Amino acid sequence: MTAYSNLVRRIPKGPVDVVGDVHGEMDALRDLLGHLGYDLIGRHPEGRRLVFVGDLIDRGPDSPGVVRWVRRMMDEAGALAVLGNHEINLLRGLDKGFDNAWFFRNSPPAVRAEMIELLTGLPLALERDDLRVAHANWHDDSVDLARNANCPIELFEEHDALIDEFLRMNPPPDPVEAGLLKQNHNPVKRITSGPEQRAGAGKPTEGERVHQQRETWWDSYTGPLCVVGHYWRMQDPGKPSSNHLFDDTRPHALLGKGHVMCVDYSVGKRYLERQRNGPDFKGPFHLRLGALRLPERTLIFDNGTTAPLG
Ligand SMILES: [Mn+2]
Repeated sequence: MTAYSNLVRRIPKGPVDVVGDVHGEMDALRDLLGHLGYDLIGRHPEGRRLVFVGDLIDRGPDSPGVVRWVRRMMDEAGALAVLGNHEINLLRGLDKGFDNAWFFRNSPPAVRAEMIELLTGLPLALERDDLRVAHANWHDDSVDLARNANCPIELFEEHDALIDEFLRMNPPPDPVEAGLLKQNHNPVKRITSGPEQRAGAGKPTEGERVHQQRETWWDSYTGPLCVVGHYWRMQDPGKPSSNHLFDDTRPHALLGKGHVMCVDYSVGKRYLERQRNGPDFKGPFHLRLGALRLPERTLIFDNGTTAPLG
């Protein structure tokens, strides 16, 4: 029998719209929800449901606004959301420089407390027979550990301590080995930031430390359709980025064996477009917020464009 806890929850039956990493981009979220046909509290005339893949916060102009809004849609309209690595960092008290200065340096204590309260209630994974949602990786062993836990940060720290203890008893051959153990064997880290491997001869991929690189776990995944964010997908068929994990010339394609979809279309990098065009730049932006509409298997973007999953 499948168990559920606060950290792994069931997705009810019915049509859904799975929204990519929002990263504080309030305007893009408002535009996207309009094109998807939702009202401002997340209700849809056809009874559709919003599902957020995590990374609601950091980088964009209004992280608190996005968190408050998504929580309101959860309360009022049954929207669902999972935690991303950015939320985990914040809940663990990690100040990641410019990423979350809005929280650690620029927010009054009342807002910080409110954000922690709103984010603490979110799960790590969502599922039903035909769909799974996690921020970066569906990993059965990690999800099973999450099924038996209720607090993501306790689960994180418990496994981090266990791995440290293991490393004391079994000194690793080098620091890379230790780093990989701490990444891949911590269920919270694994689900929210994905598996990593020792860097090969290839070019470093984005998000890696020098000797560790992200692993393309979708190449061997054959379970129910799993929708993730996290991987900074670019929608620019003319210009494949050379340091990326998958084929940017096919921006709407399923990954690996066709059972995994990444819906992070990099709206979290709009700050770079603002840097280039001035702080008051209001668009048009090139980087997008996208959603995967199921069961239709259509992608819809914040500028109103659509594309079949392909
Ligand atoms: Mn992200």
